[in-house]
Amino acid sequence: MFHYGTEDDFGGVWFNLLPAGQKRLSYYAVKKAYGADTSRDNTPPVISSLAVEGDAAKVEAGRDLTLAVRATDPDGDAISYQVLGSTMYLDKDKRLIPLPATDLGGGRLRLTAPDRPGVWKVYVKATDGKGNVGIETRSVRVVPPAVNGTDVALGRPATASSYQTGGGDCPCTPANAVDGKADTRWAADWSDPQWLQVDLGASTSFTHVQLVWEAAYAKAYTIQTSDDGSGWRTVREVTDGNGGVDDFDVSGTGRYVRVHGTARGTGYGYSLYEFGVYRR
Ligand SMILES: [Ca+2]
Ligand SMILES: [Ca+2]
Repeated sequence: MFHYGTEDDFGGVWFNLLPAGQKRLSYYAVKKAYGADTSRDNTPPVISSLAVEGDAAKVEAGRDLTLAVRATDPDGDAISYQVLGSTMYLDKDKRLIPLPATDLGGGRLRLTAPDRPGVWKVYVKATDGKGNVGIETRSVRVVPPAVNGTDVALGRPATASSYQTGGGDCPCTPANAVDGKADTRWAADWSDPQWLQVDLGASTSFTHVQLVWEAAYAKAYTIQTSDDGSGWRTVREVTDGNGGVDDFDVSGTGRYVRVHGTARGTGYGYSLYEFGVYRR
């Protein structure tokens, strides 16, 4: 038995009897083991099952996610739920991030899936208004939302203003952004501006763009097309990017299409797992 304190994070939920100061079943078990009478204590809700509706291995980023939870309170207290998420398996960040959820009744909780692809740990807390909490967790794999149509950039020749040639998982070449693989990425030098362009081979109309950012995302960028690779037309401008998956309908035609980053979201360079250009 471990007890570190009242930390309410990845490790705290694993170990603590009192995460965020709320008492868990283990708190009462320890109290009893040390000889106290717990028979009249009000105790925490017990979560007997927690399931992700649909496929937990294919949760689409930014779309609806519904959890089905079964919980009962031994004292008959009304239960309220809170959902949190951790990116510990993505980036070792131990914090728990609130994922606002709507209680649909019948133990169903609806929330917006995280916008960032990768494995998330999802926490459901059931509280009874008496200082007690029951916690259950599930891991989900968040994936970019499926796009209708054909990715005309897939496997096409890609070039960029720069790319990281080594270190960590690099070389991070421009081709990595159009190889259809979720775990290979393009990464640029740590400066503004930077761009990545794809040669579609011939003038091509497209209706949708999907960018899957690594942690080093673009805050401001444009999507542009060109017929000759030198004169560019902007088909979309983004000034408030927050990383994760950027998905939008556009109307563009050109042989070349590029993402032109003007303001980075972090101190690192721009980094894209995938740059999809779709035609319906
Ligand atoms: Ca209770
Ligand atoms: Ca890739």
